[in-house]
Amino acid sequence: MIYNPQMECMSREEMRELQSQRLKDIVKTCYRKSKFYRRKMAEMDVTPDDIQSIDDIHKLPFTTKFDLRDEYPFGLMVVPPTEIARVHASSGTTGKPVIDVYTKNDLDMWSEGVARVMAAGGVGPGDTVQVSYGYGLFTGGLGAHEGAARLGACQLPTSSGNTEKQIMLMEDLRTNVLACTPSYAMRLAEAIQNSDRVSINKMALRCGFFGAEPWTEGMRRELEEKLHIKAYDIYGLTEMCGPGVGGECECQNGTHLWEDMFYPEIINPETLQPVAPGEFGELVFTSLCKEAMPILRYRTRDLTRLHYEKCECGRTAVRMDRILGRSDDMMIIRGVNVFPSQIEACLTEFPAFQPYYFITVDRVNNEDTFDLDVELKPEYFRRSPEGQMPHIQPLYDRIVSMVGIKPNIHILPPMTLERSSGKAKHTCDKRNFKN
Ligand code: DLL
Repeated sequence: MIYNPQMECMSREEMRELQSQRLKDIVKTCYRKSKFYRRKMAEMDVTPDDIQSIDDIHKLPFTTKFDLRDEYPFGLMVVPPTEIARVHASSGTTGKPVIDVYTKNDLDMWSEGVARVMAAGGVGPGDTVQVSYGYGLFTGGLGAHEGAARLGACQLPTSSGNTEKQIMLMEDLRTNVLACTPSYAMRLAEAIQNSDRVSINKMALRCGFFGAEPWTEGMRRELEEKLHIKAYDIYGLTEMCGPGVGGECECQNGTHLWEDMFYPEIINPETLQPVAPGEFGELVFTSLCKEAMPILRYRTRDLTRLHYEKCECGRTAVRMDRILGRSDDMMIIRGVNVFPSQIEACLTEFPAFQPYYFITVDRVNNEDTFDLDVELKPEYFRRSPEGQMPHIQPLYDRIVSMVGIKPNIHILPPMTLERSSGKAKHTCDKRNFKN
């Protein structure tokens, strides 16, 4: 179902008109009400009069995570405190978190973004949506919750963790829609598979909305097979509101971005210039409707590309490729750029391995080392009790051809690598701790 056909299926010309109008308004607000943006715009010698259409967006300054940290907590807020309805924060592990503040209208816009994604997967009254994203400052839990509520579905706010109980409730309450990180969905799938008590055949699951971390087509196949569902991507970031900046439709051929609310650009992260249409680069968003804390040209660090052709589902909203990774997750090993998601993509091509892995990079005798821990599926481990894969070579060759450097692969028995109930951690770069 298309939740808001007017916005999701608008002609490109009309969309540009709408974006131009909204950009002009938001730039005026930022200039008038935010010291930060007035200073940034002055540095670039630009005023609101220079912004006459969306094509002028490149004249505006970028905003980075460092800016948001410097302006913590309320430096970018442009409404009086009496209008603030909610505050969320990103899951930064060090220093001050990045926070986002919302007016009541911002919360409405946000829940509409999530509702559009879930409606595309057919969610509505009569469905039970188990929200296994973390509730709290993280936007995943409450974001998915409000989106499901807006569609009239029943919300089951289990939050993340406590896997046994999640599965019991999933079975007893006939959950048919699951919302969590793909790595936690995999953990739930594994626990169901290993259980003597429950069987996926007796459960009601129909679809899942997975996001908050990069995942691959291989992971989608595994989740769809193991959980008997259709697995949809949901994308978002705290700085733009949270989940629901975009999501997949039934065609599963890219993540539609709600560009009436968030204007996307792709730039070359080195030159900061726009890339040619269809090329990979860093995703940048300008919030076109946010009231409490509008953000101009936010550099997400997410690497992807955009497709503007109309989708078979009828939506015209631009489609984004799966996020390849974040530029700050990219590891440079022996001079070669390696993204963790490339390893996941290789692993899921081989039935013997779980899509779990851990990369450790170090420097020994002035040379980078690249160690990769992978885990066997139980059925393959049983065939080979000493835990050695008879044919490790194909995996090794695939990784060398995909990333261009040779890993030291360590095959581990089932259930050895740490499982995550939120965003999974896949890497440790020990070079960071050396001088
Ligand atoms: O992760 C919001 C969210 C919650 C999205 C639940 C989807 C579902 P942050 O914690 O601020 O917000 O992290 C945002 O997570 O810049 C991406 O790097 C990554 N990310 C989010 N969704 C996806 C996705 C939430 N579907 C950062 N695919 C973003 C790949 C994703 N990466």
